[in-house]
Amino acid sequence: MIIKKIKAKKIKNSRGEETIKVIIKSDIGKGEGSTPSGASKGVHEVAAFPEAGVDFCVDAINKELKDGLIGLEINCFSDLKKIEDIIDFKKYGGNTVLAVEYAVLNSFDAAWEVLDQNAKQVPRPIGNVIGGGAHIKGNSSPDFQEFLVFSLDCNSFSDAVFANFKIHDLVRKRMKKLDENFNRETSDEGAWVADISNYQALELLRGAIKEVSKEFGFTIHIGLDVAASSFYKDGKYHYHNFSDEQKIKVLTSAEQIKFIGELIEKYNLKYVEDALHEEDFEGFAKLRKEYSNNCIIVGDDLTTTNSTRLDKAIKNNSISGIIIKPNQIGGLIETKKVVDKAKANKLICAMSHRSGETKDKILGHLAVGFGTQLIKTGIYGSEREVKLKEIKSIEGQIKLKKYK
Ligand code: 2PG
Ligand code: MG
Repeated sequence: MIIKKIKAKKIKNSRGEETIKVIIKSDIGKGEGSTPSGASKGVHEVAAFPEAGVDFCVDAINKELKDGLIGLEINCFSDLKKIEDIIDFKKYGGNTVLAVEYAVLNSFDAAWEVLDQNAKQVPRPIGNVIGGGAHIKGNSSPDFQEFLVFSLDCNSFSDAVFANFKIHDLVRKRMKKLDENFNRETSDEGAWVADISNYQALELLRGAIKEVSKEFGFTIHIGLDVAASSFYKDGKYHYHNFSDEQKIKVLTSAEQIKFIGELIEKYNLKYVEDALHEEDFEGFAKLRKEYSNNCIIVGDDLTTTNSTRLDKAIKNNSISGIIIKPNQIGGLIETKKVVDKAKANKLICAMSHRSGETKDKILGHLAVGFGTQLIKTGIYGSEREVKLKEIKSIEGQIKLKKYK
């Protein structure tokens, strides 16, 4: 494809924050791209936008960068480098570069094929059922940011999405018993928000996955995004909704590792993200070595889709899985390098949304085209569902291809 026209404008993401949308016209049609933002950001992430703000980036695309971008020919993944050579993410922020890359990829009928025409499988969806931490207002909800569900042995992506949705719905129906003021409020990512403790949330999920697993005939697991950096202060973990008996509790690092280890065992957790704060590579390693028991120990704020931090995590044996968020590092070329390195080191990769999302569907194509085993993109809400729907369609395209 050859870029013929390009225009940027300012839009709002699902949290109401300003972000950029890029619209491209090319010889193969029209493509749009828009980029999300996080609430619990890792300190090592690149800036989504520069100090000068979204307007500065929109103007830059519409004025000084436009001439360089028009005429670019992009036919394969490595051609995206041409865009990254023109838009300096240090000056314009990761979200500006990515919005252009997404618009280019979305111009193709099947972006996943541009990324990898031999892709043979779609990822498994991991979805957020109950929210807490930095994704909700106030602090009467759980301390852990995300209570997740997923299946590895489901028959198809569609079945897994449907099962996740059923659990989400079942938990809503049961929430009222635990919190009489529950009124269907949701977190930034469409997970339920209620005045319950970490333990109550886990118990609720345990009941729901049991029922829905039985109904669907495959195993569903519980996962957690602890997002521990958000309640780590002065060397300790500060809980405000620890358990029903004891709301306030402060844990040392050693106690936090042991506590998460106990939860892994008690609730048969198979996925735990950011169980410790973002600089504690050794703590992650200890959790992995002594308590993981087949649970994927995942880095997000720890690794920030950054190759150097991934090297450190590999060297320390800190993780067995990694979150991949393109706007943590600022461009797709570097994102893919991180995925490839993680896979070469046998880590499970989870392509991930951000809590402030847009309706861009590209994440599904990135997950399939980069071959990540999981995609974390919520269960409920139009910004999340558009990505799930896209993967269902890709799953159909891949099946059709097999018969050709
Ligand atoms: C996370 C993400 C997405 P945020 O911590 O994994 O779920 O949240 O986008 O706020 O960083
Ligand atoms: Mg996270």
